[in-house]
Amino acid sequence: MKDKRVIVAGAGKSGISSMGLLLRNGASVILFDQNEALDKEKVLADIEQKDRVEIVLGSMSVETMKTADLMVISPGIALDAPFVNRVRDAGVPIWGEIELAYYFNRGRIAAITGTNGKTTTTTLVGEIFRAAAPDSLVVGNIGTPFTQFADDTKEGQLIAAEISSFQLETVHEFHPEVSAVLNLTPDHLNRHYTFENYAAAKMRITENQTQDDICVMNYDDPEVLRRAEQLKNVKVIYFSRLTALEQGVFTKDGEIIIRDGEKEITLMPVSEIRILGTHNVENVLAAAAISYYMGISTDIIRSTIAGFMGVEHRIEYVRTLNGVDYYNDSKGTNPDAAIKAIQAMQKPTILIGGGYDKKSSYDEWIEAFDGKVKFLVLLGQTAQAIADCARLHNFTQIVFVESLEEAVKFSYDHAKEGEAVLLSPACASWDMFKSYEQRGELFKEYVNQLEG
Ligand code: UMA
Repeated sequence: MKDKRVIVAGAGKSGISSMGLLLRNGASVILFDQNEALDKEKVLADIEQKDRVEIVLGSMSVETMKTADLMVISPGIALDAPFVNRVRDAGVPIWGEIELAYYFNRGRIAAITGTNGKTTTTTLVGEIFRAAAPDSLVVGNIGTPFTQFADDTKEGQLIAAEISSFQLETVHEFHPEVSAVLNLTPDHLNRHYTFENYAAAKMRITENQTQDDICVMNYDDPEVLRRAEQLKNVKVIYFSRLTALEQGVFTKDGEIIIRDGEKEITLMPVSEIRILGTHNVENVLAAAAISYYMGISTDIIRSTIAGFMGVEHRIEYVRTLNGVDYYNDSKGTNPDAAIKAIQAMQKPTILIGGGYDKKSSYDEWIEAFDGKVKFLVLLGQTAQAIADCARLHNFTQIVFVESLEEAVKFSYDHAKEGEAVLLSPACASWDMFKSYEQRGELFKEYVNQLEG
């Protein structure tokens, strides 16, 4: 990249990190962002090589575009944005942030995609890698751009990468040693337009793989299975929660089994998995398969899975007080995610929900209550809409509160020994909080302040 002139589109996490990598490696950067209100000084605050950066905000002239050798685009920018078309027309190659990272990478990549479970699976794979080799990395859509570390990676270093459909749209050479597609259900259709396009973007994770590589696919998901069966270039290894496979990783009689050629390994009892819900059994099977085919010992895989408590804010166990279990699922920011959380509950549950209005439909969520919800405690913008929907489904144990603290207090007062309290809002947090993280932190704080 030395002496190359590169447009970096988007001055968010990916863009700033890409710019840093490019500057460290001798390129000059035109940092472009369509948000005219960005504070240029703040953007450059931590950048040493400011003399090699030009910041362009709002719009970029075709003359400027033509001076570039390459454009590195952030995942949040749609590829059919008019300025992207102009850059393309100017003959400038377009790479995604992941492609740029891959260009510099020397490590061994396990790349994980899918609609749900990516973060949990990537985190678990990362923990397994770290138990095997402390210098392992966890990067990607999970929140740490790959470009932050790519040029510092070493031969053989283990890398767990969560990769989104947005990131996969702009790969060219990106070639993981092990890839995984966890599941496919419609998402991000405002960007990809059709489910077919979205699924095709996800499947690009296998695009450059060869028969020497492994692609881990969910046998139980018909949309994944159908596409996996068409893959010719790469060796497919399935995982299944429902079927004992001839080859692959699956559950049978309460055990997790790995069948690899003639070998059959009983990894561990399913009951030792500490993260709740059948969807998490799938995430664990995928993580076990990915790690096994990255060459990690089964002892390390087993002990890391047994110690894995999950990802913060996802059905996260907080504490047990007076025989009542408290769980934080603040990351349950849409009905689909909240369905997984309530399905995971094994006890009568006081459910705290409601939040920012994304105009979701709550019917399926309410139907998933399945007699388990003792009270539905509602707050935020969507409280009334959820209550109306619940009543339509003949669920009437509804309580309105003004604050999260009040919700916790109500739950504490009404939960009995052997029951659970679950914050799983099915809505984003932005009506009352800065982020789902803040909402989850506050919930935990209030719960930890309760006295037995
Ligand atoms: N921008 C434009 N034009 C546009 C869109 C954005 O100029 O049309 C500018 C914005 O003004 C802003 C910058 O681009 O300054 C933001 O770039 P970005 O949206 O790509 O965000 P990053 O901060 O770089 O974060 C991205 C991922 N965001 C998206 O894919 C939308 C993060 O995933 C990821 O953690 C991060 O890179 C590090 O790899 C977030 C996400 O929501 C968590 N991902 C989606 C998901 O998980 O469902 C895919």
